[in-house]
Amino acid sequence: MLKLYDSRFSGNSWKIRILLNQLRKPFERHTLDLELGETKTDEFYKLNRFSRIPVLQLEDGRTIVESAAILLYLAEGSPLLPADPYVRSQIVGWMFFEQGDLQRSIPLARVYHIRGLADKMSQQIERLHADGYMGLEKLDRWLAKNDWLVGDGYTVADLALFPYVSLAHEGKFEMRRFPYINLWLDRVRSQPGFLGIFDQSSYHAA
Ligand SMILES: N[C@@H](CCC(=O)N[C@@H](CS)C(=O)NCC(=O)O)C(=O)O
Repeated sequence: MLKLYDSRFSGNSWKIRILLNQLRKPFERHTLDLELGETKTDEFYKLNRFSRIPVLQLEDGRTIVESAAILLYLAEGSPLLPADPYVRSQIVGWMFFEQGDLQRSIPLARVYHIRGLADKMSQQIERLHADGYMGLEKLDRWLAKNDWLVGDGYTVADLALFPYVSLAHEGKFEMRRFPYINLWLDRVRSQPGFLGIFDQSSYHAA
């Protein structure tokens, strides 16, 4: 059975759990505690050369690291990742945008807030906000004219961007500024098989 190494609060891991649920794939969940340094052990390094979650371990023991790579692997052959090379290039383009333009600012501002470090890190948070808003503005502009990131329906690109954009308010990003993003977040939430960050998948075996 597939094994997913994740953590409770991780948006990158949440992406994978939503997809596994939507694809109805059974998996074992191994939830690590990041604050205890459980990703920094020699044993975990053998699973992920970057020492972080999420990690998907296949039945034969091989692992896939990086949330975008895991999403692409799992979605292969499903309607969430169409076969057409141009469509796939658009999906991968959004995944790069997520990693390059949103992935540092939103998660870090959120971590500082939820770990009670907001006062101490206020200058860093200000810079993270400035950076994150640039990405969110680009996303909102696209969604003003498009219901979905690629084509006419939900794809793995929407799933790659959804978790951290939906969690940005926890890092005190002012999300009322982005009406089209908010409509899109609701569209993603209404997809069959969607799971909240603390919901348990029906396909979660352990
Ligand atoms: N680019 C990676 C980022 C993964 C990542 O930042 N993981 C965080 C949790 S969401 C983590 O493991 N942090 C602990 C650490 O880096 O020590 C991905 O998309 O999977």
